[in-house]
Amino acid sequence: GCGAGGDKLAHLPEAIRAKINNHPCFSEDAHHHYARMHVAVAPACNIQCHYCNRKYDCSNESRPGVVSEVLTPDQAVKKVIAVAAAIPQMTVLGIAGPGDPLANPQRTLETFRQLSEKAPDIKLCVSTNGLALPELVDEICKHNIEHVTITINCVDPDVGAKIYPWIFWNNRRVTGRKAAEILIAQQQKGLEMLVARGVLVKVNSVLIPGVNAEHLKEVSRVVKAKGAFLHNVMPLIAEPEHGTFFGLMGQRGPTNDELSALQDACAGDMAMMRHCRQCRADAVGMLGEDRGDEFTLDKIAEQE
Ligand code: CLF
Ligand code: SF4
Repeated sequence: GCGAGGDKLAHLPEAIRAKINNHPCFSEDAHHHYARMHVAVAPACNIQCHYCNRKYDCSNESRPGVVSEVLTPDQAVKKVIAVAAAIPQMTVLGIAGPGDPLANPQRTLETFRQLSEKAPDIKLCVSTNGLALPELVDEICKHNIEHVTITINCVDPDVGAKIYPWIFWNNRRVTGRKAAEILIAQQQKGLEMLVARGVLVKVNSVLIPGVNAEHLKEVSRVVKAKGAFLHNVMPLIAEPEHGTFFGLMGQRGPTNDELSALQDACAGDMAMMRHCRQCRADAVGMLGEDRGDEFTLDKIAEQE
């Protein structure tokens, strides 16, 4: 074979290997051979992270760069079909922003619904902050989504209060410790529900020096105990020029050494992802590669 699904995966049950052997994020081997694409159909968000700047893509999953062109579900489906025809290695379609995919349930689920009919061979993947996850788990399973990522930065509301100034919950804004408490409870409940339904869950955590660095070891233990498949600790990108609140407060991102030390510390507990490239919400191609410019809507229209 070409290496994907190779020795590193040999210990896993066949059913799980089949789910990850061509998913470039869930399998490190696969990322050398298979590509993913994102469609930016989800502009709104239901929480505020201190490290987010809404002018850029959701920094939970996505590198702050240039804001993505937001697509309607119909436009997104067109784009996926055009990319699939041009890039045969494209095996996974993810929805990861530019806001929170599950805070835009109609747009996100309509995109998945159409794709599961029109492009049944493409694996569907979604990432979320988890706030709206429990109420949408059944819908997610209906659309045959086998991979979900939840960004979990803390399991302790006192830590959470330093990361999330507010959440939007039951039609009102909730702030402080209470907000973090609700978010954490929803994330953990969503994780448990997905695991119970056989969905593979990856947990992303943003490493914020001095805020949750030590605490992420506890996060790793907790999510592993609940059945998360993979943990991806990502470095905070807090650049003042991006205008993030954290950046303006002088909060720095971790050094490479701090990041790998923490990944090593968590690795004792569960499989760690170390090849994440913090993709944009409209990324196209192999991880670390972005061919989005080749597939803008005007270019797709020209091909028709
Ligand atoms: Fe996209 Fe995320 Fe699915 Fe991958 S990205 S929704 S799991 S298909 Fe992958 Fe990109 Fe890292 Fe995300 S490298 S930012 S982990
Ligand atoms: Fe920003 Fe994403 Fe956090 Fe929402 S979940 S505030 S879009 S970083």
